[in-house]
Amino acid sequence: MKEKKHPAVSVVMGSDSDLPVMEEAITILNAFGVPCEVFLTSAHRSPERTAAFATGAAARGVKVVIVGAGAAAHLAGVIASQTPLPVIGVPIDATALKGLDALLATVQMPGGIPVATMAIGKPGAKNAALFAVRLLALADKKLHEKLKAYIEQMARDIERKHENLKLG
Ligand code: RP5
Repeated sequence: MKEKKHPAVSVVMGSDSDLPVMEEAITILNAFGVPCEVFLTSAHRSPERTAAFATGAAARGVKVVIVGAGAAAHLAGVIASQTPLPVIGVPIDATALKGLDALLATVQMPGGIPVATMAIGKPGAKNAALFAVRLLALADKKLHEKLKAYIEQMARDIERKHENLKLG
């Protein structure tokens, strides 16, 4: 487990090959000062390790779990089936199907076990972290203020980009 003290968010991934995508989530969490841990486990290659993680996460004080996986991506759903914590899934482009396989495997959960599924790849990883920040900000005034500032900055960036448009 790669972690800071008392991680509020677990960033889980199915393979070390998922790290370049999931780093987008870690970068956002760090920028917001949200303590996170990174955990590598596989629904298929290490099912017992996955179950031990999922069943223990809430008791360790984790509040939100972000899960990135590619191919037949069952990791987010398997974790969601074994914890009451909110689970956010990030489908990863790891096969010839370019992430569509992982998207469908992650999003098509049976009723009863929700996985909040984001877009495929880096935008999904970034949004997973921002969604986790939004959840945590519900009970954290300082984080809420940071989130508001982030959203306002995005709007200012669009205005600046509009001003800088060079039309032919
Ligand atoms: C999934 O299989 C992982 O999440 C990864 O996206 C994909 C390929 O894994 P590697 O073969 O690169 O380890 O379980």
